Amino acid sequence: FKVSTVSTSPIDGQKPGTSGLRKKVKVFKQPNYLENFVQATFNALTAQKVKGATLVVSGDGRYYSKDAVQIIIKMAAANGVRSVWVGKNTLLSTPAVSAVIRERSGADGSKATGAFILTASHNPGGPTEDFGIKYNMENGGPAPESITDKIYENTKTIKEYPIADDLPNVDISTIGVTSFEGPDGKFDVEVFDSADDYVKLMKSIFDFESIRKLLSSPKFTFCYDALHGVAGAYAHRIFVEELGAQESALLNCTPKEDFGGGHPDPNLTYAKELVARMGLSKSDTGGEPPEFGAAADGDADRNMILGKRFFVTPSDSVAIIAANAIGAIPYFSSGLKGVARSMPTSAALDVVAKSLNLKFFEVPTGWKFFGNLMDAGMCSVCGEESFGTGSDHIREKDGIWAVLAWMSILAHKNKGNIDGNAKLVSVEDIVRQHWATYGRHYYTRYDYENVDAGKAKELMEHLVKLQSSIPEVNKIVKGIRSHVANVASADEFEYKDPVDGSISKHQGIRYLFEDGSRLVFRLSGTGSEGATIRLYIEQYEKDASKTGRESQEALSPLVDLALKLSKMEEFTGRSAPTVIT
Ligand code: VG1
Ligand code: CO
Repeated sequence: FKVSTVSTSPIDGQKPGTSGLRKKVKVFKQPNYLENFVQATFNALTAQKVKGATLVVSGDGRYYSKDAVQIIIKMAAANGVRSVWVGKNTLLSTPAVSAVIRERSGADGSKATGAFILTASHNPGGPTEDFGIKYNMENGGPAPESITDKIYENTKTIKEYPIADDLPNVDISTIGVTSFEGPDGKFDVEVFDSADDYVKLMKSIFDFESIRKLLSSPKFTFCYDALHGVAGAYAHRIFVEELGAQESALLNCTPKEDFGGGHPDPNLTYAKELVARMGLSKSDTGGEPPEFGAAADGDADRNMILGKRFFVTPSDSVAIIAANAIGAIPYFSSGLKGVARSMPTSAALDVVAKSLNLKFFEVPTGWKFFGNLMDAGMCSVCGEESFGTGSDHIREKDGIWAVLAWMSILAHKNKGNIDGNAKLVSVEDIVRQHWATYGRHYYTRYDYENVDAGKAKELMEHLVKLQSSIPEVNKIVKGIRSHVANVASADEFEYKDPVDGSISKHQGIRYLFEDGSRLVFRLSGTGSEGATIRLYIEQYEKDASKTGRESQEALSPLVDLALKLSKMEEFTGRSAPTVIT
């Protein structure tokens, strides 16, 4: 192939957000839009990460992925990349990409040093919906801010990019290596099975035999909803083929370009079918719900965990996994190096860390902040309130891993109950037992999606201004709800990375109350239109006799306070959030 140089000019708005660049497909389809971003990324990397390197390119298979993959292959070839690895049909979950970078060896024994992940995660897909792209590094984790800042700077000055435009499109539906000859020598495209490397890694972490025993017991019933995302490609292999679940346990497990027209976000609002099956909705599907249910987002890095008629808050889920990991999961048998959560995630994990005497870290929202801690051997298990849970087996959150972690805990607790007539310890039993031991963090998140960006900014500025006088804040608080505790402090969260000393500012506005309650306000960094305001509300209850309340009811005074303090309706014109989790 030949390399030609295309002249281009900068395009506005290519700043990577919390997790890469996410825009409407029609934005990505503009001339040079994808190309500029890809070249800006190549130019942000050191030469040896490009010339002669091996890169992974794949994603959740959403609409436009098949075109994007061919463009990136041609640009990689022109930039002197030696090999591009593509999961069959462009499918690789985000955690599988991370695993492939860390674990896989190519046909020629090479290792990958990075990846372009093609996903907009939980955002809808299709011609009128979202596409996305992000770059991951050789540790398998998202590029740190130092790199994403450089990428953004490059997008503002880009003048040209090289492309091998005479390279034929590669058949990405067939496993195998296609070789080309270019000015720098050989260039290979290797198409491989999307699940093999990931399945192998999961088998090295969990005791599949004990999970299989649980899943094949007639007493244990299970349901998994991939929401038409890429998780389906792994669910068949792992839950059905490896662990013996029934085929009928899988819902929406054939990956689709448009996620069946749905919103591939595993929460009580969007995972409707699963929620109904688990006996958690008004339109109950009838019949006895399964013992255990779970869902994933489009790129399978998120998870929702459900018991029979029971919802597990993600903040509780990571705390429960941390509290039970050592006995239940072979990977952790020699202990946990430490645990970490994102700032808005509830303090349930803090209580476990304290009681088990574990190192603990609080980082800004977004998985990239956990990577440094893990690389430095300081953290084993981490999680976010946004349905993200994971460990240092890779450098992304991992939806299927979280389900296997829960299955392991269930299998461990039920070792003596699987055979015979004994009743199984349920998901709900495990959570209630956890609350009785550690106390409960009542928790909810209100999302106001697609609000006017200017108004959202004004609301945030209003909240920052309020913070300058705590006595003033408390006067307002008492005026709204006299029984709520006093605000002890308020700030904008700032993080200093303990490994490399880098500082991240403006990571969310916090109001911290004397009784441990918290209100947190943030603007989303993953949306593609307007602004999304996230309001996180948390209250700690230590008294075991008071941990069984309905969450929305327990939190209603704090919710009321948060809405009035922030003047939510006044700024946004919204009397209710779009989504409550
Ligand atoms: C959201 C979540 C954050 C998560 C991020 C990426 O970001 O809040 O916790 O890490 O999505 O997840 P934001 O900036 O919109 O609040 V995913 O599954 O979209 O890669
Ligand atoms: Co995701």
